[in-house]
Amino acid sequence: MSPHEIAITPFDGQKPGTSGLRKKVMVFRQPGYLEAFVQSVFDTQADLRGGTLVLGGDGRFFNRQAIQVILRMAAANGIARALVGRAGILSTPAASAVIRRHGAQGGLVLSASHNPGGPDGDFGIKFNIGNGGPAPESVTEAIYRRTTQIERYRVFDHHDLDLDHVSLQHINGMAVEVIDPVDDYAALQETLFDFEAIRALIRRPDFRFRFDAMHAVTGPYAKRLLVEMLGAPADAVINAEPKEDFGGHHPDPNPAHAEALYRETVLEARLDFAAASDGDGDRNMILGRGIAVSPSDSLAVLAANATLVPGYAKGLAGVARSMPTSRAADAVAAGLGIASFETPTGWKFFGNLLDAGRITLCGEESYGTSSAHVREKDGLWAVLFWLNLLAVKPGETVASLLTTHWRRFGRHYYSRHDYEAVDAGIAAAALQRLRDALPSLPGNRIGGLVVTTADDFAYTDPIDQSISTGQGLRVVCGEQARVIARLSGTGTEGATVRLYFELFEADPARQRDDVQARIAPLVDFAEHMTGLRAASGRRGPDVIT
Ligand code: G16
Repeated sequence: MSPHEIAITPFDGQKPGTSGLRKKVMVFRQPGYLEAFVQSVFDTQADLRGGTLVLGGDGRFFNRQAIQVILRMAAANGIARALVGRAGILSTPAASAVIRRHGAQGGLVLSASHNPGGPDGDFGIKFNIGNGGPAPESVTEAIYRRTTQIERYRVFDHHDLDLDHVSLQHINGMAVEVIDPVDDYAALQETLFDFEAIRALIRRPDFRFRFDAMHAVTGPYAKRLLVEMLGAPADAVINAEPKEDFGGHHPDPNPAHAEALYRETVLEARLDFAAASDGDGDRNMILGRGIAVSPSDSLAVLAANATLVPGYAKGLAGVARSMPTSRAADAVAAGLGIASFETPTGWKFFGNLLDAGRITLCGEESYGTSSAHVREKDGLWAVLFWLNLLAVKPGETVASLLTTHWRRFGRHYYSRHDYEAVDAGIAAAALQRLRDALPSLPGNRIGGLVVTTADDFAYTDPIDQSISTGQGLRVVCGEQARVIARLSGTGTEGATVRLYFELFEADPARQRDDVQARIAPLVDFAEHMTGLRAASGRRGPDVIT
C-alpha cells in the first residue's frame, strides 16, 4: 500500500522556541497543523528514514491523538521502528534515556512542559536528536524553514493502535513497540545513586518527606523509584496520577504553583525534605524544613558534593549553567579547579559540551538540573541526588548543607521576577529601552555597586563555533551583582518578561534569608531602565521565584 499525500499550505509561526513548538491546544488541533510540523521534521531529518523514532509525551490533553497521527505519518515516511511509551507516556528525561539506550535516530516529545493543559491549555512538540537531547538551533532552524514551504504530508490510513499494553504491532512495514515508560529510566538511575543508603534514609522514622508529581508525568516514575524501589510509604508521593489537564493546575514546581508543598515544608517546617516536578518531568524543586533551595544553588551544591555519589565519584569534568543562572556554580568550579561554561537559556545549548565530555553537570535557574547521564534536564534525578547526599551525610539537613556551602563559597542571592502575558509591543519596547542604554551604563552606580559591563549576551559554542545572538540583556557589577532581562521563549500568550537578579555576599555573618530586601535596589534599577511596570500598568511581577 502506498501512503496518501495530503496537500496543505504552510502555517505561520511554526518556529520552535526555547524548547520546541508550544501553542494553545486549539492551534494544534487545526486540520493539518500538527502534520505540517511533523512532516517538516521528517523531511529534514534524513537519518530517521529506515531508523528508530522514540515517541511519547507528558500525557496532557491531545497527547494520545497526536501519537496516533504521528505513528501513521512515521510509517508513511519510511521510519522502520517506533518505540512508544505505554499510554503515550514518556517523561522528557525518560525519552532521552530511551533514545540513548536503544540507539534511536531521534524522538518526538509531546509536551508543553510546565504550561497548563486541557482543551484550553497548551500543547507542544519537540524533536530530540540521536544523542537524546533537544535539537540544536541549526536543526530547529531547518525544520522551521521547511514549515514555511511545506505543500503536503504523507500518511497511511490505519486504525488507532492499542497504546495501553506493552506489545509489538505494525503499521504496514513499521514496527511499533509499546514499551514500559519507566524501565529504562529507572535502570539508569540505579547505576548513578546509592540506593541502599537512600533506602535507609527513607525508612528512618524521623525522616519526613514528600514528592509532588503535580498530576503530571512523574507520578509513575516516582512511584516506581521512590515507593517500589526505595521503600517510601505510598502516600509520600502525592498527585501521582497523570491527568490530561493536570487536575486544573499549573504543573510548574515553584513556590507559586506548588504552594501547598511550599507552605507545609518551608513556612510551617513540617517536612524534612520535599520535592516536586513539572508537566514533563524535567524540572525539579527542592525544599527542606524551613528552607527553599534556589535552583542555582542546587546546581552548585550538587557540584560541590558530587564525589559523594557513586555515579560521580571520579569527579566532574566541568559544569555549565545558562547565562541568567546565578554564578554560584562558577564559584564551585573555581574552588574545585574544573571548567565552567555559560550558555544561553535552553537545554539544547548544553548538548555539545556534554557530548564532548567537557562538562558532567549542568543546570538552569528555571528549576532544571541534570548530568551527562541523559541529554535533558531530569527532575527525579535531582531529587535522588539530594536524597543521596542527605543519606551519606548523617546529621546534615537541607538547611545545613546550604549554610555550609555558603560559608565556603559565599552566597549568591538570587530571584527571578516574571511579568506574564504582557502586551508584546509593550514588552519589546521596555527591553529596547534597556538595550539602547547598555553602552552608557558601565561606570554608573546601582546603589553602592559600579556597573562593569552591560551587553546583549551572544554565545559562541566552544565545540562547533556556532553563534547565537540576542540571548538576553545583562548588566554586570563585577562579581557582586547582575541584572538580566529577556523575553521568555516558552510562553503562548502575549510576552513573558523575565527579570533576573543576583547579588553576592561573601561574609557568612551577613548571609541572612532576606533575598527580596537585598535585591530591592537591583529591582528598582530594572524598573528605572525598562519602565516595564509603568508601561504595562502592573504593580509587580506575576511570579517570583
Ligand atoms: C525550557 C527550556 C529551559 C529554559 C526554560 C525557560 O524548560 O528547556 O532550558 O530555561 O524553558 O525558558 P524561557 O525563559 O525561554 O521561558 P521547560 O521545562 O519549559 O522545557
